[in-house]
Amino acid sequence: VGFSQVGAESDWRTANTESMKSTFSEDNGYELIFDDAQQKQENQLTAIRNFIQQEVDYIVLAPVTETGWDTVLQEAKDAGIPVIIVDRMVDVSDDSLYTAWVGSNFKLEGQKAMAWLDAYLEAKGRGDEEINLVDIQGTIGASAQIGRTEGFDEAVEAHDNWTTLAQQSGEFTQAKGQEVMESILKQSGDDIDVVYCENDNEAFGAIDAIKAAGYEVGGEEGQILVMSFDTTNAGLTQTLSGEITCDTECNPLHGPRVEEIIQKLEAGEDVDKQAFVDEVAFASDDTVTKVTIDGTDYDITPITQEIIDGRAY
Ligand code: GZL
Repeated sequence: VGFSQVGAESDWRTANTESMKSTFSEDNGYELIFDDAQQKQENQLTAIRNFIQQEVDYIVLAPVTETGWDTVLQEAKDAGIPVIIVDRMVDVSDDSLYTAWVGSNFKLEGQKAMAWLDAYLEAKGRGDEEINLVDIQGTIGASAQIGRTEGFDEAVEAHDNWTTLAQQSGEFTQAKGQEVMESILKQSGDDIDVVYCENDNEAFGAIDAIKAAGYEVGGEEGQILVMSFDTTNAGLTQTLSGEITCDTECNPLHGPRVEEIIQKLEAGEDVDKQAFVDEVAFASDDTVTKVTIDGTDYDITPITQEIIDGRAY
């Protein structure tokens, strides 16, 4: 199995890589050829061509961004090698260019987070207050960024008392998240009410920048409310401390899911073209414990140390 991984940009990515490596181990009967593309699409294209040359049985691709895959996926198809897409999505002209995709519903993640924010501010008596928001986006063009930004933008649109002060990519990394937050704070620090970080590592950087600029993070009026995605161990630890007020899960444990697809293909069985993983959300307190999106209820669980200790990542 040839696996082209985005990189090692975040705690989420590390957990995702670990899940794939522990699943596709020699003990489990696999030979995994792993490539870390360092968040560069050209490296992924090279890796896939190498996998084709090595005549792997399956190619697993975690695409850094959605576009630019048609040619190389056609080469894999011509070589008769099934391609499984994991995590982010590819935007191709012909979906026969990949066999299956398993990942998250990123727009739903954004909708859940913003529904929580709406209910949280309402519960705090701030439902009619002018709220200024900052969106530190993920890697531009990555499905996780596209979906989470859509969820953010649609919610801001729906509230005439909410304003987007700044929207800039933090590239899913802590360093870039801090750098972007620093520059936005310089421009409009006193006006910021909410910072929506599109992953935990950006949130870690943003929180450092906010504190260094002399502001407080937290859910009370006068503090900067920081939201995040990924619910990594470190992210949930900062949710428990109240520095992150809402952390929406994006589950990285795709190894077993990809293996199930491969085992079905080996057995000549049909596989779902797309499979979404179920995900939850956590908050620093119990102000809001449920949100409803398109008629479906989603729990928002107040985080505890026990929950953190019991989680796989
Ligand atoms: C989401 C994944 C994103 C994570 C980030 O499935 O693509 O990439 O949210 C990671 O932490 O870098």
